[in-house]
Amino acid sequence: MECKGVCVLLGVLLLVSCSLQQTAPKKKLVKKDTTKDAIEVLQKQVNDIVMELNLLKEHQALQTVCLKGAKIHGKCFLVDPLRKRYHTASEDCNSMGGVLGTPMSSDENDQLREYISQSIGPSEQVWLGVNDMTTEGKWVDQTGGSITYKNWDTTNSRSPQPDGGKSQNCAILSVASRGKWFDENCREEKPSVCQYNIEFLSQWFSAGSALGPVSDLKVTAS
Ligand SMILES: [Ca+2]
Repeated sequence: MECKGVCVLLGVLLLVSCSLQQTAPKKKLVKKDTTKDAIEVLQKQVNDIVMELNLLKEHQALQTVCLKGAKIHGKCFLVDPLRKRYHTASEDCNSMGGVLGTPMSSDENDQLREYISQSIGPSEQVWLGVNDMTTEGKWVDQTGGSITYKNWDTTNSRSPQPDGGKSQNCAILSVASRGKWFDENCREEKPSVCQYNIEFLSQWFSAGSALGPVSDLKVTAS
């Protein structure tokens, strides 16, 4: 009887020992997975913070543009008084994160005219982001899409604008002509107006950041 009891006890001990050996590596694997998950979560949070920081910087830069220029209908317009060819003006504007200005309504056009007049004078003409370089007569904006609003000068009924054919493929806004548009040779050198869209940023900020304050950041690694 005693021997049987000892044998049973040994058997139980053996089973426990085996089960411990089996569970030990599994535990390690679980811990490794948890650490890996935590690192991934942390990495994502860091990426989100970097993205948020970049948006904040962009927003700040935009505020500066708006302070220097004019905020009209969810856009910031900034006049570049330096005389440049259309392409140079467009590239310089793009390099600052904007596109050449394209008014979308008569109200926007009027406000833009007023701003340009106050910034660089009442007799200036500036490049707009409107051209028919690709297809003669098909005037497009900086995205290549057809323009829905246009403000060509048609006071001269014999030769209403645009009247330059293939030799004039870029549009200017004339402050002196009450903000009316004229087609012009793209190689002429003129001041320009750059526009920055702020709508998506305002929406983003009014909706609130996807992240809470940095102090709320919880690291779940243990
Ligand atoms: Ca043309």
